[in-house]
Amino acid sequence: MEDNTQTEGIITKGVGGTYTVRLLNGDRILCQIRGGIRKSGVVPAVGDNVKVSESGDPDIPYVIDEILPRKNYLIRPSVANIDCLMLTFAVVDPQPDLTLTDKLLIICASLNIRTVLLFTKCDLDTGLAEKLTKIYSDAGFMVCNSSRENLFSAEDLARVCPSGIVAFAGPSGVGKSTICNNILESDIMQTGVVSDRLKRGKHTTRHVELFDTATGFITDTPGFTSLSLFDIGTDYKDVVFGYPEIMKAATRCRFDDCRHISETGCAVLEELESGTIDRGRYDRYREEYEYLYNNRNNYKRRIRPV
Ligand SMILES: Nc1nc2c(ncn2[C@@H]2O[C@H](COP(=O)(O)OP(=O)(O)OP(=O)(O)O)[C@@H](O)[C@H]2O)c(=O)[nH]1
Ligand SMILES: [Mg+2]
Ligand SMILES: [Zn+2]
Repeated sequence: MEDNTQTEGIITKGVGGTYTVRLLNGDRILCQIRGGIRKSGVVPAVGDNVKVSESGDPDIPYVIDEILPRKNYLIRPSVANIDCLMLTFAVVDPQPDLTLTDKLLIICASLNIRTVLLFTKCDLDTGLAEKLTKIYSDAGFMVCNSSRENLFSAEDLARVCPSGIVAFAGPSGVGKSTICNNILESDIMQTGVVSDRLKRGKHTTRHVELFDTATGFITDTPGFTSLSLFDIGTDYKDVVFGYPEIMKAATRCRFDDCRHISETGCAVLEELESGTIDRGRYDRYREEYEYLYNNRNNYKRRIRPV
């Protein structure tokens, strides 16, 4: 049956089963969700493109009839259709966990999500900021810096990702909300301090919401501390996707199925020796690869994000 009141929009917020949808004309409406969708097991996410129609309920006047196909979906934070993920890490306070950085790069590459690395608090250690920027830009990533005097801004965002949905993700306390406020030129996101004793953020941000910018949408996300690729079902063969420098060198390895661990004629090991490939990056590749390879038959559950 053709419903002529049906229209399309994008979910900008979801709280306790009620969703805010931004229509193409910019209006925001409150929606509930059609029972059939709930039964299908698909949980609507911020960033989902949806079809909506009137519900007849004055409290929640619209209903989501259909979730349109996603181009990608990230479980944590739960956001669909990301055009660019800003992986945000502080150079200090909190100390960067590069194992976590690399794991996120592996996930995003295997989900086909474009990522940009954003190192924050560069004012607190310019030397380390330069070092990390060099390691990751030499590896093939786009890297941006942000500091107290020169916070990542709307102009920077327009250069890095000129349209679509941009999500800021990374550990608690790195300054994601501070940057989102700077881009939106408001104090809409609450920010927190990093504890002196624990050197950790306070998990100030608790939910995900899309905000309009001149070029699209941004979303701040809650900080997180750890992540297991094993738990989310990442295949050991996908680890290399987070290492473009290894993939590039691998085209010159003698064997097509080279794992770059001890094989003869391995171009990756040669580049490691010559210093072209960063030792820390390689060690993290190897550790994650071997861990997932050795446990490849033990997957308890495989949540394979679409
Ligand atoms: N020195 C310095 N401090 C910063 C910078 N950016 C943010 N901060 C401080 O870092 C602290 C944490 O910032 P938030 O923006 O709340 O961090 P967050 O990443 O949103 O943290 P969660 O919401 O807990 O995930 C605040 O005290 C900010 O003022 C920066 O560039 N330099
Ligand atoms: Mg925050
Ligand atoms: Zn090799």
